[in-house]
Amino acid sequence: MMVGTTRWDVVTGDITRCAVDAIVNAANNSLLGGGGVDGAIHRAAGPELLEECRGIGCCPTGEARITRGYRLPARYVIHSVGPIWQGGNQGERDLLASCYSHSLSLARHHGLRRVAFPAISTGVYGYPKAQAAKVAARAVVEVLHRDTDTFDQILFVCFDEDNRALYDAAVRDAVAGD
Ligand code: AR6
Repeated sequence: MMVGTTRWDVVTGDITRCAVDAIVNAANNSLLGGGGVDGAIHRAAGPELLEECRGIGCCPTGEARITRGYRLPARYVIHSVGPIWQGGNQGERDLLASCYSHSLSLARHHGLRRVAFPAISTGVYGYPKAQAAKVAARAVVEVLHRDTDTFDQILFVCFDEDNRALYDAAVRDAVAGD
């Protein structure tokens, strides 16, 4: 799909294999690694990634921090901390949207034009997947409408077919303005 000059694709796969300018990590506040996509990214990047993260310190929920990608094919990693789902009345929606917009603003400031996202908060953090997909797609489309000619490619990299179908539908709806 195209939004202005940005190509936006939803794919199934392992984000650690993406040769883009930056992959986004679904991290936790400590930035010291964990399970899920975070564990996979740290394993693939090597121990230097953890060293750089240690030097950064904590990251508040809804924000993001950038490091190099080390042994990853991606040049940079943008570590973003999604909300833990607590029923939906604890600001989860705005915090999740902010993960996507904050990550893209970091990418923009570093001149990174190809960015891949995982389905933040939909694993261990328990965010309902269909809702998370809508929030993610709306947050990204808002940025793409505002920051024109800034990104060449956005990838939503889903680990399973269920999520791929949900994120694909959400992206189509967001681009159509629904
Ligand atoms: N590539 C793409 N997506 C993946 C990969 C991968 N290699 N591995 C898992 N996913 P999660 P969260 C999907 O749990 O919910 C960590 O311990 C997975 O199927 O990784 O934001 C952190 O340290 C799911 O759809 O992240 C935090 O403590 C999505 O990525 C906590 O988990 C996110 O699942 C963050 O939880």
